[in-house]
Amino acid sequence: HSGLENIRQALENKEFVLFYQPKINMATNEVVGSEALIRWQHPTRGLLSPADFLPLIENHPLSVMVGEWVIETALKQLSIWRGMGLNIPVSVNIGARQLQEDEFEAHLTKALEAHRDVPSHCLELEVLESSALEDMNKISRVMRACCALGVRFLLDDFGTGHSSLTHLRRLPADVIKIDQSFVRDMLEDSEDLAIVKGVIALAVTLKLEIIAEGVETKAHGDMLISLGCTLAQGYGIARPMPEDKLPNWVKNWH
Ligand code: G
Ligand code: G
Ligand code: MN
Ligand code: NA
Repeated sequence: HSGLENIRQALENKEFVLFYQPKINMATNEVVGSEALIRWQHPTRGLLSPADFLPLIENHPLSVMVGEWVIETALKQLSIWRGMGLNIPVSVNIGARQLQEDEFEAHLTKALEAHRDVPSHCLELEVLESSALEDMNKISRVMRACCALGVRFLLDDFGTGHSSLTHLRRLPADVIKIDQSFVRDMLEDSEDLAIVKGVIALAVTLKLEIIAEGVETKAHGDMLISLGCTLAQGYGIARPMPEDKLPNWVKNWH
């Protein structure tokens, strides 16, 4: 069996799962959302992380199928949580290739229609800023069409790509996500701190929301608050968790 065949089988056997990592507002302590992160519950190898299997299907039609599964599963979960009175948005990660697929918009429309109880602004798409956003015209067009459906866009890993400012100007993003590599080292590295400050200033100027990822300690959180970035995600708040753990986590978070 090739790796590809194994992944096809895994989809069929429902071995993929989404974990959810909370996002909070550090100023108000509200839970403002969660990021869906794919895992493979492998029958013999245990829980595999995306780095173990997503590279195998990069640029293969299977990556589109996995991407569609992620969106459908996140919407299903949003619907279930809504039924429980838990109304927080979920973001999913979208590769550049998936976004450029001809069927992307049609699939998203269909998936949203299958979950009319879920307001479309509760689904957020994290586009990897560092990935090859090669056909900017096409990507910008698809993003605008998806925005018209009501979904929101985050530029993920912001600062790690080579044309961040071009992307910001041309793409209809609602939120910038500061990459964890800058956040992690900002307390020791004055250059990383300068980058974090710069990205926050950019977001303020352009009236975009800003969220920091990789917030591992209280010191990181305090620094971000003092710089004007109050939305955060990271191991210091919570690790990604299975969907059945999230409602209790939210209830116990204060
Ligand atoms: O959760 P973890 O730290 O293992 O994720 C590693 C990387 O995998 C992150 O960069 C994340 O964006 C990516 N990733 C996680 N889930 C998905 C997914 O559903 N689709 C895509 N394309 N990337 C994902
Ligand atoms: O590229 P993306 O932003 O989608 O990556 C998210 C990844 O970062 C997930 O795999 C998640 O597990 C990981 N992650 C989330 N919070 C932290 C953190 O505080 N520290 C580290 N090292 N990784 C984190
Ligand atoms: Mn992400
Ligand atoms: Na990131």
